[in-house]
Amino acid sequence: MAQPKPTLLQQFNFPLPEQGQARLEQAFTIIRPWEAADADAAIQQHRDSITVLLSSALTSTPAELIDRLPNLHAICSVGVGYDSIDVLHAQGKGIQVSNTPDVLNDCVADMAWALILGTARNIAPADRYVRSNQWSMQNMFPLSTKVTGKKLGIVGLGRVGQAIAERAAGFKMQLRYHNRKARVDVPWEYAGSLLELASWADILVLATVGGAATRHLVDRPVLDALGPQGILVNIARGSVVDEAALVLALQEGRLGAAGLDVFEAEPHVPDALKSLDNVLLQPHVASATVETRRDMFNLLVDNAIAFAQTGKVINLVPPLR
Ligand code: 8YV
Repeated sequence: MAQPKPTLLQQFNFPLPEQGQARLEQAFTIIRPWEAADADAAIQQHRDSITVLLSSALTSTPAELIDRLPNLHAICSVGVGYDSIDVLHAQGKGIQVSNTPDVLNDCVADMAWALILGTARNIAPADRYVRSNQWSMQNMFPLSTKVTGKKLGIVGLGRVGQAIAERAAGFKMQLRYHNRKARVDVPWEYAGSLLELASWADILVLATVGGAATRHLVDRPVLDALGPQGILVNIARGSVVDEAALVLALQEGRLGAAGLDVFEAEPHVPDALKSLDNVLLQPHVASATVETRRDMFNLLVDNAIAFAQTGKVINLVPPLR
């Protein structure tokens, strides 16, 4: 007698690649609460049978939801970041949590460099200048800032941070990084304090994890250390930066410029940031390429199916405690 398919709760409603969706349908009975008139009632109705939950780096999976599912054994998330999921609570209940690391390193690192170059060279304001017919021989666009040969500081030299660092070679940049602790397997110099790194760097790139441990890691003293010529780039999480302090530093000229793909209250972006020409804004799209999202969703599906078949996910998030 064929085993009944395990039940999976798909929390987010963004589309999976067809092939991935078909593989999931084959392996699981899928609950899509957003399709029900009452999403909560739909979850309640299936609460005892749900063993796997699909989440994402941008989908909140709090302890409250985890506790409503007595037979939940795995949370599979699309994205490398998992600060939107109460992983500590899940792990405390013996629930495996998986993410989709590595497949997005290149695209996120490429976005970091797009923000470095785009911010330093004023790409967006210059584009607007041309489109608004301001360009004339009498009215040349103001000079921008050279990138090659500058000092690059990376905060969070993990997989994405390392991909960013490797790309710096082409720009003949001096590079130092700050982490919780120094790495022994990289050629770059470790900076023991973030403040010291910020005061040394011309350009500071944030590639740390999100969550409580790094909340407002970049505050007024760090922004002031980076200084009026300094450039801040964030492809990590908005929570890593004290956004109100960032706005003030930019408005008061205590920080030179910023290139931002993430914000504290996405998708809300403060008007004060939108009104500044020395800020380049992106809508959290660092990993948003056709190739990388395909790979991220396929890895998500691989993790869920591996759990269904073996009881073990592939990309297990390490114990947080
Ligand atoms: C998101 C991200 O996953 O991977 C992460 O941590 O923030 C992004 O790649 C993506 O925006 C969709 O979930």
